[in-house]
Amino acid sequence: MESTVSITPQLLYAQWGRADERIPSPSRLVLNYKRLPYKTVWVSIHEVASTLRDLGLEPLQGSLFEYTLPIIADPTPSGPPIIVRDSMAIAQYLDKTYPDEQRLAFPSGSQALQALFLNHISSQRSALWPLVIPLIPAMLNEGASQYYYESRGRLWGMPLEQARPTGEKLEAAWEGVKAEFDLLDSFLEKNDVQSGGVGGDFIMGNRFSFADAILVGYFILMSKVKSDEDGIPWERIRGMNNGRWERMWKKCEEFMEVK
Ligand SMILES: N[C@@H](CCC(=O)N[C@@H](CS)C(=O)NCC(=O)O)C(=O)O
Repeated sequence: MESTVSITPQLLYAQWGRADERIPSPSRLVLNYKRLPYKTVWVSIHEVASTLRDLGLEPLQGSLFEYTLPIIADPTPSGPPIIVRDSMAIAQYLDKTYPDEQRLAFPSGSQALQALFLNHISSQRSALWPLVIPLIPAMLNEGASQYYYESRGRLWGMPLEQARPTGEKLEAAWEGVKAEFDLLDSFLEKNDVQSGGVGGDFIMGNRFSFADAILVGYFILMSKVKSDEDGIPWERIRGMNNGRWERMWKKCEEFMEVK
């Protein structure tokens, strides 16, 4: 499908990791899946708010943070670019603007179910976050690391290192994570051919969708952090549920290219 605008859209992206590390996350997977050209502008996490304010953007209503990335700036033939904020809104915008039927992030009829899925897996209550978030400052550059440590510590009401369980509590937390993945796995088993499904390793079975981009985006993050006590979270998760999550990752690998 030809794009309707000829100038390359710009994706403003949070710079996770050290200066030389570019981490692919959901909007990028969607852009790559849709084979859309784009350029990335990397913004360090501690400069997100000031950058977006400088662009004249208003604070986001109803969001945990007033200014977040990614955003996309899609040039128009005349006039200012169209700015879309938030990963899901970006994916919806891209489907609407570049509607290649074979490459929709939201295949027909799946919008509400995918929104429900997103709501389910991004729940603040997940046992996973206390295991992952406190490890993030160590993967960031200095300014970003300090900002992340302080802002998330404020949010959680304690220094981040205290938010991560240790010893027996750590193992109990992993049991909780395992239970969450077991539940998700039990739903996804319904895609199996012997259960009357279409087969395949994606959330929608045999085709990629925004839901995969979100989940695999989390997996990528979990592969980048490391605890002295229990190692890299992704290393545990990839082996759960007969390797379902690793298969999903592999299926999405072709959309992870960082441009
Ligand atoms: N729901 C939003 C959340 C995005 C989000 O939390 N982005 C982080 C970086 S990956 C951010 O911009 N944080 C700003 C901050 O921590 O000040 C989305 O998916 O677009």
